[in-house]
Amino acid sequence: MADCIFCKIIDKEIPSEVVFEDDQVLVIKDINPLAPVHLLLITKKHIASLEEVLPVDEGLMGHILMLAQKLAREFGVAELGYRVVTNIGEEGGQAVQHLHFHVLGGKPLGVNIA
Ligand code: DGP
Repeated sequence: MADCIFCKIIDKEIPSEVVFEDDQVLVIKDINPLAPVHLLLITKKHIASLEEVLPVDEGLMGHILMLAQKLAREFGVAELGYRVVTNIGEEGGQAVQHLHFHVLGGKPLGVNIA
């Protein structure tokens, strides 16, 4: 999508720190990390948010969550715990309108979600 920053990152028009890539997902380090480990798992398919996910995307959603688990283990945060988050829409705090999942860990994250 023309004006989407994450599409530009996927197309390598904007540089980023890539930690994993396959045909469905690009994983980068967040530019403003909120925890020692803060990864963004971005679908290569432009989907605006979880609200726009369709039944045809079911396999992709499973793939991305299994990848979150794998990367949390590889980045050493699985044992003590971590968080997987996707923000949806204005009140959900979504800044970039391209589906992505945050993987956060490496410090106590607290219990407040709002
Ligand atoms: P949100 O849409 O609120 O779930 O969060 C978007 C996240 O994307 C935010 O944590 C900052 C990150 N971000 C925004 N622009 C860039 C960028 O150009 N590069 C990287 N690595 N991260 C970005």
